[in-house]
Amino acid sequence: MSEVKIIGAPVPNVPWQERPENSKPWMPVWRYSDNPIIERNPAEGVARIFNSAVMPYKGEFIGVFRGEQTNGIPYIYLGRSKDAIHWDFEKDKIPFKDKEGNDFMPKYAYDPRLVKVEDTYYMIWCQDFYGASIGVAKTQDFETFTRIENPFLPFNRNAVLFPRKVNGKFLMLSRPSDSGHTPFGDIFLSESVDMEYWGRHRHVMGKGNEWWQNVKIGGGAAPIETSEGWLLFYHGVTGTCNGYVYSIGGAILDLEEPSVVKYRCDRFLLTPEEWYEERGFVANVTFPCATIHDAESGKIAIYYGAADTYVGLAFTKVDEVVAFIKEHSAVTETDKEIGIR
Ligand code: BMA
Repeated sequence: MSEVKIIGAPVPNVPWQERPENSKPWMPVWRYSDNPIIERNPAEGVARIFNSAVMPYKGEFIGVFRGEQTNGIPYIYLGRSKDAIHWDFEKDKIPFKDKEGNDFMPKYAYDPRLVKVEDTYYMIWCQDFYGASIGVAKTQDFETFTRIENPFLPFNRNAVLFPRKVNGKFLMLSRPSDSGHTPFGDIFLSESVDMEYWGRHRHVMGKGNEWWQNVKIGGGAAPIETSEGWLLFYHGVTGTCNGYVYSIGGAILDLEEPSVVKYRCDRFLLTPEEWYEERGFVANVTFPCATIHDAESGKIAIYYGAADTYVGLAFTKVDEVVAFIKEHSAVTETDKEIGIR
């Protein structure tokens, strides 16, 4: 077994369950036995919570949750938990303000990510900007949330911020797209000195040759810094006669030049198999948006949306998953390049 290290803080209370006896020994990721951790109708006026992001906060846990309201419109709700498994949600939507202190209420908001860089927590999500694009806000205390201007032109989805600056710059992955159920899409990297002006865009990786990710891909959880590079859990999509299937894939990006893909797993790490992944508002979706990980033990808890209806939890260890990705790596020429073109 390799000696891969997570570079980051210890999180001794990371949610965890050892690999169950009946799990397939050749799969590096296993599911929590009490999945889904968030069931239907989790709060008043909210029919489903899924595709959500959580992180450690003051010895406990906090999260931003995609709540599909009973009027069908998605919005973001704050949630808190002592164990990162049982969650209490705030009744009201997150109250954003703009820089001038005026209320800012997006028409809709979905697929939030939550990332701490230095002493600030950033939320990134998908919202309307004359079409689907990326919204950003920051907070220091989870009481006041200040909107930052839209980083990218429409259409764009799946923006994921890196948890630290690289060479002095904030880095964000995103997936430019179209206005609908995009039948294409690659992951790009953009950088910024101030979280407001973004540029130096680089291509990171395209949809894969493998069938499970041959339609489109999108960044998932914020990359985890490891001694082998940035460990990225992302989603890969394939098409069937009954619609798309979303699986979870894994890649390792270069630490200093993250547009270079060092390793990329040719097979999925997790794909819809359980009832809560195969059955729901949108069948056959596993959609990772966050991890909680412990640098001391190498334990990683992956939070993923299941069937656009539930939140699921899965586990792996950094050395196991990195060894698996390396063993089954298939990088293409465009993965290996810096991606300026
Ligand atoms: C994508 C996004 C996700 C969703 C997925 C499957 O386009 O909208 O929020 O989980 O489709 O429906």
